[in-house]
Amino acid sequence: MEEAEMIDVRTLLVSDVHLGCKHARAAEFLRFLKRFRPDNIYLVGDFIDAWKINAGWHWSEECDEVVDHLIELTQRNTRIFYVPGNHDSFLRNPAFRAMLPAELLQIDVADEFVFKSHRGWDFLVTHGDFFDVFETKMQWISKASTFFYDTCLSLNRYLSQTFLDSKQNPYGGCAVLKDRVKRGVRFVSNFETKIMQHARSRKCEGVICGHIHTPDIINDSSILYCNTGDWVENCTGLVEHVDGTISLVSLYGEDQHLDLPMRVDTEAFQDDTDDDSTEDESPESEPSEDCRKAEEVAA
Ligand SMILES: [Mn+2]
Repeated sequence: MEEAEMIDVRTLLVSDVHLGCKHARAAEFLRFLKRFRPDNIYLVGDFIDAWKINAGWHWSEECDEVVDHLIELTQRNTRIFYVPGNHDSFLRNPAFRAMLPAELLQIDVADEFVFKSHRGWDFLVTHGDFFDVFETKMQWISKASTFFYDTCLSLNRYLSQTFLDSKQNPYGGCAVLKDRVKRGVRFVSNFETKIMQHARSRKCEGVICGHIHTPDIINDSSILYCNTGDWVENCTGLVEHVDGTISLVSLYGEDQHLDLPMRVDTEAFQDDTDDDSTEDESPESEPSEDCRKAEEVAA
C-alpha cells in the first residue's frame, strides 16, 4: 500500500492475534495494520500464542513481517502498549522482559493501561482472562476447550477450502461455535459484568478487552464495554479516528461506530474546589450524565 493511501488515526486497539498458532491470520492482520498510520497501538493480549511453543508452533513469514512492521512504527514515533494475555503471560514476568532486545523495550508492557480517549473518556485496557473463572480457577478446562476449539478450526478450514470462495471468512462457522462456548462461559463467570465492575473500581468510564474472541460494544448506561474481537475468526479491531470517533472495524462483518460526546474533566474541576475529605462519597452505581448521553448516542 502506498504511504499516501494510509489513514492517520489516533489509536488502534487489537487483541488475540495468536501469532505462532497455525490458525492465526497474520497476513490479514498485517494488511489491516498497513491501512493506518497510528499515534498509539494497544496490543490487548494473546498477541503471541506461547501455548503452541511445545506443540503446533507455526511461525510464518507474515508473523515476522507483523513484528518488523510494529518495530518500524515505533521508530516513526508510534507508541505501543502491550497487555499480556493468558497465552503470552510469560511477558508478565519482569525478569523475562529485561531480556528483550532494546528496540522492543520501547514497547510499554503492563497488565492494565488507562487509555485516555481524545474525547476525554477513560477506558481501562486489559486482556480479560483475570475475569474468566475457567482461566483463573479451572485452567485444565480452559486448555481442554482450546484443544477442542483448535480441532474445530482445522475442520472448519478444511471444509471452507472445499466449499467456500476465497472472499468468505474461512473460520465463519467457528464463530458460531465459539459464540456458544462463550455464552456458556458468560453464564458461569459473567465475564462482562465482572470486567465492567473492575473498570469502575479503577474510576474509568469504559473497558476495552479481548480474550473471548467476540467483538462487541455494550453500553449498559453506567459503563462502556468494548471487546476488540480477534484475528483468528472475526478479524476485528478498534480504531480511534482523528475526530475521536471509535470504530469497531471488521474484515467480514459491518463496522460499528461509537460517537461519544466530548467529556469535561470533572475531576480536575473538583480538585480546585473540594478538599480531600469530600472525595469518594459519590455513589459508584449512579450512572453519570455523560454515560447516559453516550447511551443515547450509541443506541
Ligand atoms: Mn486470552
